[in-house]
Amino acid sequence: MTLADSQIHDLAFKVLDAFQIEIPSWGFANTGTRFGKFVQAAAANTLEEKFSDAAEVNRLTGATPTLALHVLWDLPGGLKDVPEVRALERRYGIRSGSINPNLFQDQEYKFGSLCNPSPAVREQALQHVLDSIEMARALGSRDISLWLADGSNYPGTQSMRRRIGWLEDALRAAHGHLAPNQRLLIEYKPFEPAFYHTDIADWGMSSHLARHAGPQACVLVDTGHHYLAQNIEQIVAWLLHTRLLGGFHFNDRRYADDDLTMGSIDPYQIFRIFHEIHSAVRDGLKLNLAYMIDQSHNLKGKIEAMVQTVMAAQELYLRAALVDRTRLAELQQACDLVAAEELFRGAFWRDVRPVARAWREARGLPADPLQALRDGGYVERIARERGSRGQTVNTYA
Ligand code: AFD
Ligand code: MN
Ligand code: MN
Repeated sequence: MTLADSQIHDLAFKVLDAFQIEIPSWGFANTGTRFGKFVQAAAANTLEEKFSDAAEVNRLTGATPTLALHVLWDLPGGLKDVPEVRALERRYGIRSGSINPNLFQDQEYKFGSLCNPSPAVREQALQHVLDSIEMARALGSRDISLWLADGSNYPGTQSMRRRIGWLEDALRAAHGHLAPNQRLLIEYKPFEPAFYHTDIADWGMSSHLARHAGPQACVLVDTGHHYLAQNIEQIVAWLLHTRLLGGFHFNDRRYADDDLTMGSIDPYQIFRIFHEIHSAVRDGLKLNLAYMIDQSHNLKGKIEAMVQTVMAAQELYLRAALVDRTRLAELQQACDLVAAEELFRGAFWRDVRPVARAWREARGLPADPLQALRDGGYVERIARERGSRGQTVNTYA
């Protein structure tokens, strides 16, 4: 049985009205790989330009009201920068989102930050996390989103087990500084920049660290941070069941690297991940998930890639919402395999672009945000203005 068109319309509007996606400040700045950085004339060089670009994405999509900030790149002055950020929020109608400490760039972090064998470096790294928590509090940001590049490149050069203890102590200390409404999102990544071991390499490590840190810590799933064969939707199901899922960084990978456009490689996997979310909501789980994009494209136009990812996320999230889970549960119970699979993947194959277009028009948004971006001339204008002022590049990746 499939949902009637009127049911699809009403459900689609309800789902898209509620689906907000946070966009990353670093996604608008020049970046690259360790083999080269291709600067873009339209790339953002200042925090104001990042807010301006975020406002353009939100104008076109209506789904991206918050901007994730990277402490070192966006708030180099720490708390002193808060008034300027507040002014930018008011000017561009975009709120500060998650606060991202930077524990991977300073020279002191060469052998690790919170996992460094030097107590002084560990203390420096922890202080940076505590400062980031203070900045989040000053900006009214709920989430501190922590990613550690910590690890080692050669067997035998570090004690992986001792580093676990240091990490447990640091995250528990950080957790103790959270305001009642704040959360510590602990992200995992199997490798890169460390190539022998990464201290927080998978969801099991993040889960343990979150439990050990305290009740306001949770796991952040970056969809680009998994080995090829990993069943990400099963990881999400476990994190939902254990109430440890804090949110997502939308991303994709072909060969276990990251920063490709989410859904560009395997959209069906993203659909299956979103099905787990919708299924949990239907079963009454109270979720408070942060949906965030974490992509900084080296080749695609920064703003075009951001709009494209928002549209892809909306459409896959909507397709997954349209699975008839009542009927699916019956078929699963009966082990009617082909019927269950046909119902499930039938929802994946449904073209939701017409109803997404109708939603956009009903909300006063461009029916085709990508085309509206091209027609609007924003990218050409900022390329002229910014190109003449010289480019900075995030010394990241
Ligand atoms: C890099 C890391 C990780 C982190 C992001 C922002 O791999 O995904 O969340 O930078 O700091 O992509
Ligand atoms: Mn990430
Ligand atoms: Mn990443």
